[in-house]
Amino acid sequence: MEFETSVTHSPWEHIGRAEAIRETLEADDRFEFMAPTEWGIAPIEAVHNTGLVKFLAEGWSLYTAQHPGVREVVPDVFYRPALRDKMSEGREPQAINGRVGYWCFETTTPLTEGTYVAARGAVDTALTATKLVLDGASSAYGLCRPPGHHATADLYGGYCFFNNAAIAAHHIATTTGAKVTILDVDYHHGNGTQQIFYDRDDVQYVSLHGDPARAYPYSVGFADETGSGRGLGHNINYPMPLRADDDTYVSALEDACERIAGFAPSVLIVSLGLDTFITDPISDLAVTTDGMRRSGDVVRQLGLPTVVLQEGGYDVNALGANVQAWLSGLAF
Ligand code: OKP
Ligand code: ZN
Repeated sequence: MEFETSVTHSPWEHIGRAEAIRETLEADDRFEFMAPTEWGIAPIEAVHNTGLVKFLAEGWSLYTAQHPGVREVVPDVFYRPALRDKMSEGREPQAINGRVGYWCFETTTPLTEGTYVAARGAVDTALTATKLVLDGASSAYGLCRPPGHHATADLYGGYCFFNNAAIAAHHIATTTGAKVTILDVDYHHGNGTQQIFYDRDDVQYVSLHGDPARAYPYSVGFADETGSGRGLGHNINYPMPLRADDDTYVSALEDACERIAGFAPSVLIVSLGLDTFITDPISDLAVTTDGMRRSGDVVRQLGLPTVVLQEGGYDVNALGANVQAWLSGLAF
């Protein structure tokens, strides 16, 4: 279940999404499939707080030992730094209920029995796709689930636990010394990715998303957030208006790609969300399937080795076709 807009409902983010994408791509012989390999915990801990990783690894067992029968763990008390205003810096609570609210920032991202293994698998998928590109493929797509772009260095939420794209980008930057751009086309701003690279000049973050004045995550993703310190100028946000159509969207994306070309990265990572789609149930842009193809084509013209990683997209009936269209524009 998902506790959202003050009601509970069945989750938008579910296994059927990944199955729909896989079925569509499997039926298209231009795509070749492979299983992910295992990358261990080190590339995750290079990006995320080790306390967050430890909590996600053990939180389910500890919580359900104290609360038998619980199927989904959601925080009931959030840690807000202002609670300790004028006092010493806060620390992680000892009680498991307190720990959940210390590492999680919202209510729509329950921790379940399989969460940790799935989140580790999504990272493995991202790093396996990354390796293909570092080894010379012009592009590779990682069907990551759960998604990653809302997870900050220290916090999980927004259906995201580990930031797959950020882990891949940091891995490329630190193992090859190359400059990397993350282009985030998910409907929602990738607040986690922005936070992780905000003060860095080796990874550029460029995002098109519903204006946070009306859209989740509400507090991050504004156009005046341009980076800090060495990272100044390397964070670029395009808040999009309500019901932006293909032409509006593609023209913003063309502008974004000019900024990417100006940064001159060696590798591009795309956080691919298809929730910009016109009938997406939780979003409000109006991009069509042809707009997805055109978007992939605009990115193809950058001529960069490209790792595409799955983020959101909730119109399950159209999701496979939209991924297929976007990747076709990029690669075929
Ligand atoms: C994940 B991804 C708005 C609640 C939003 C979370 C949305 C997470 C989207 N009332 N719930 O970026 O597609
Ligand atoms: Zn999204």
